Amino acid sequence: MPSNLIVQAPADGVRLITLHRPQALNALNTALLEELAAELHAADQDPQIRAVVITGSRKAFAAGADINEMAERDLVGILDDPRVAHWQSIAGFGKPLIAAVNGFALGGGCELVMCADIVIAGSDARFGQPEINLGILPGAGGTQRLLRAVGKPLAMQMVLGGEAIDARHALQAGLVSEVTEPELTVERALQVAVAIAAKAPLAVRLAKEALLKAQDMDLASGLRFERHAFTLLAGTADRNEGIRAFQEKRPARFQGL
Ligand code: DAK
Repeated sequence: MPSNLIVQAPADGVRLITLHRPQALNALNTALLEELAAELHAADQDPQIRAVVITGSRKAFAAGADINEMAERDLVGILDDPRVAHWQSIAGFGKPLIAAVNGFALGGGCELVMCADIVIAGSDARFGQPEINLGILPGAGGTQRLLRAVGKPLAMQMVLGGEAIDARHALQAGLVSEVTEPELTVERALQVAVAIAAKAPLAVRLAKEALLKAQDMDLASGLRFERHAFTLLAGTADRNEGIRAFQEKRPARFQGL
């Protein structure tokens, strides 16, 4: 049983994971990261789960890595630090991951947001990479994913200056997909998850993979990947079901086959 997470099944095919270390604004210590990585791994293996929503509290999605734990660790050992593997595992989650963000998403918290595929932010959300104030730099993908998300000047301002941005700015910059009233953030994220959970699972998985390739690959390689994925889906039962359902004017019933 995870002790730093609350895991719920609010709708068919959907898991809701709530970060729960209220005493430390959901600071991401090793135990929490390990639990999160394990929970996402289990969700990836479970064919009944089609989408995951991750959230925190109203005050904080997550205020970064646990600074007290960092004080006890020797960062020189980053290569064999267990948190590196947990972060890689979280970032490698293959199903849709939707972040519902209220309050502070700082440091590792902002990096966790950037591991998500879709980000719904409450209007009170604040995003930042304040590691520079501790004499370090982002260590869980922040320099790479933030620049790809918001572009060079703003990424530099946030990472070098430690400046946080609010939800509206994050929306304008492309860090989040939608801004809601804070009390509606989770509800809206769940709506998005429920809609995705009703789609053809193989198509969803491959579409996510193809979109992520766009960040890493040159255009020709990305287009080749898309063509291969398209060809693969052409042989699936769900593709036939989708087309038949359209012709018969009824909702499709996808099986993941
Ligand atoms: N770690 C530990 N405790 C934290 C914390 C954190 N990051 N953030 C907040 N807390 C604790 C506070 O110490 C306080 O505890 P008590 O004093 O009550 O015991 C409690 O949460 C409430 O916080 P505040 O009293 O400070 O609340 P305020 O509203 O006044 O301020 C704040 C909220 C978010 C502005 C402030 O708490 C703050 O500045 N927090 C630190 C934010 C920060 O610097 N985050 C970046 C951390 S560095 C790695 C991968 C990634 C990373 C590291 C390694 N590897 C792969 C190895 C990532 C590094 C980071 O994220």
